Order: sequence, then structure tokens, then C-alpha cells
Amino acid sequence: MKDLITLGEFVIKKQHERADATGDLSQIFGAIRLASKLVHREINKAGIADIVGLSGIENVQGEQQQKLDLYANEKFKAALAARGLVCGLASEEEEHFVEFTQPLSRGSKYVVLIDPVDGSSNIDVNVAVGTIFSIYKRVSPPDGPVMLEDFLQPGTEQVAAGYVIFGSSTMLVYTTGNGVNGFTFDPSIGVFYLSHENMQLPEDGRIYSVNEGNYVHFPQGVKRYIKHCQEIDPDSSRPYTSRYIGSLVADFHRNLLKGGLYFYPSYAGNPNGKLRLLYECNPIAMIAEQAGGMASDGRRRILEIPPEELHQRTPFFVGSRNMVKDVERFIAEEDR
Ligand code: P6P
Repeated sequence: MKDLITLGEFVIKKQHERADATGDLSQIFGAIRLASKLVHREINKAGIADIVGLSGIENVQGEQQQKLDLYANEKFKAALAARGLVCGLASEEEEHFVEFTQPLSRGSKYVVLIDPVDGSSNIDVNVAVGTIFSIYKRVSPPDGPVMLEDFLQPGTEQVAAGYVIFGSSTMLVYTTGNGVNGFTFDPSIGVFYLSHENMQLPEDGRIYSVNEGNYVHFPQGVKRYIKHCQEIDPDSSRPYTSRYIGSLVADFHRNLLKGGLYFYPSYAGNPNGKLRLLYECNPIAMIAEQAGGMASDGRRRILEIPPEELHQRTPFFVGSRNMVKDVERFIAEEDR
């Protein structure tokens, strides 16, 4: 049995391989690791503990906050604040960014953006959910307060991005810009072990993931692409398979491993779709690109979209490079 490498050992190893590495990211990943273990524990007893169901509170999105959303948000916030390397956090569950004012955090040079539990409406029905995180270096003066500009940076400026998927097993998948690696959690000893080294997103795929219930509201080019997926053409392995879990992290993770395209287009009354640019699309897009895939809003590279506000949404097409290029071609034909 080959030597098992823990997430902590791997992050330290990678840190020593980079002359400019300071060890800060290693510390931040330690906080993410801790909070992920706490969320794993709560999710895995959700049926028993009073953690399932709605909190009775609405978040800034006007969505009913699940109790686990709040629990996870608090645990990630506390763990990141305690490390003294992060000066602020933005979260799907927080209307505004949160500045960490503890003396330990003053002058820290990183900010973190998270979706604490993406797909949380699936918790009650025992379907995989995930945490998504994105890490930037602050751009405001280090001796001053954290500013909104620290969070409104294009995805190309991310220093790290990743997700934790709480599924049949709990996995943490991340990138610091040098490839993508996946770690599987062993709850018996509370350790994440390297299980998927140098993950590659197949450039072709046969799986498309979209909520076809919105079909009538999709733009014409997207409708034509969906019909393209369903046509019989053995030479191009069509019809493709439709797989949609309703949990971005779970749908993306499957497509990362097997190839495929996840998309949440604009639809009636929602010109920018549903997914949030800063703490859902940018981190997933960084992982996709680092694994050889592609992420677009149907016309532009996701990572180059200039953010204008914390919770802004964007249409999202992510996965196998050739599938993203195909759907962009159908959309472009409608633009002519
Ligand atoms: P719909 C979960 O709320 C989420 O943000 C993604 O995880 C998921 O892919 C999508 O929304 C599901 O949305 O409208 O298809 O139920």
C-alpha cells in the first residue's frame, strides 16, 4: 500500500516547492480543514441532531437559511478568524463582508469568500452538498480596514480555490494555481488523505447537467444546444446522458472525474442566472481551468468577469473544454 499523504503534509510539501511560499496558505488550509471536519460531523448526524431543516431566517438572497448553513458559516468564520492570517470574509450567508478585527487578524493579507453549504436544500433529503471557497490577497493598505475592493477582484486574482463535497465520502478538492488535488476524509481518525493527485478534467464528455424544467425560459442558443445533446449521432457519442443532482458541487465533481458540462443559464426574469460569481463560479472555474477544463458565462471567461457587487450572479457553463466550446458556438450563432 503506497504511503498515504495527509492534506497537511501535502500542503507543507507544496509550500517548500515554492521559493516565494510563506506558509500562510498552509495555515489557512488548516482552518478550512478544521471547519470541514466540524461540518462533516453535523451533516452525518443531521437525521438525528436538530440540525436539519429551516432556521426560520432568510439570507440576503431571500432564501430560507437551513440550520446547517448557519452552523457551517459560523464554523468557517471562527476557524479562519482564529488563524490570524485572514482579515475578512464574504459569505453567501452574510449581506456584507465581515472584517476580522481581532488583534491577531489586523494587517493580515488574505480575504476568503465562501458558500458555506451549497445545495443546502438537499440536506433534508440526504443528497450530497458542498462548501465552496475562494482566497485572495487583499489589495487595500495592510494597515487600514478591509475594503469592499478586497473582495471585488476578478477570478484570475485568486491565490487558491476549492470545495469540500459531503457525499458518500467527504472530499476536499483544491488548487493554488499549480494543478488540482483531491483528498478523501477518513472519519475514523479525522484525517484527509491524498486520494486524487493531479486531477484532469476530460476535454470531451457525454454528460450534460442542467435543470431542464427551465427549458422554455432558456435563450434560443441554449435550447438548440440541449436538443443537440439529445440527437442520435453515434460518431459523436450522442445522445449524451442527462445528470442533474441540484447541487453544483456534486454535479461539478462528477463531471471533473468523468467529463461533462454543468450549466445554469440565464432564464426568464433572471438575465444573470442563479449562481453567484464570487463564491460559487470563480472558485469552481479556477479548479476547472487548472484541471484542463473551461468555464464561461456563455461568451466570456468566468475568471475575467469584473465583479461589481458581492452577491452578483452570472450565467455559468463549466466542464469539459470541448463541451463548453460547443455550447458557446450555439450561443454565438444566436448573437449573429
Ligand atoms: P435549481 C443550489 O441552490 C444551487 O446553487 C446549485 O448548487 C445547484 O446546481 C442549483 O442551485 C440548483 O438550482 O434552480 O435547479 O433548483
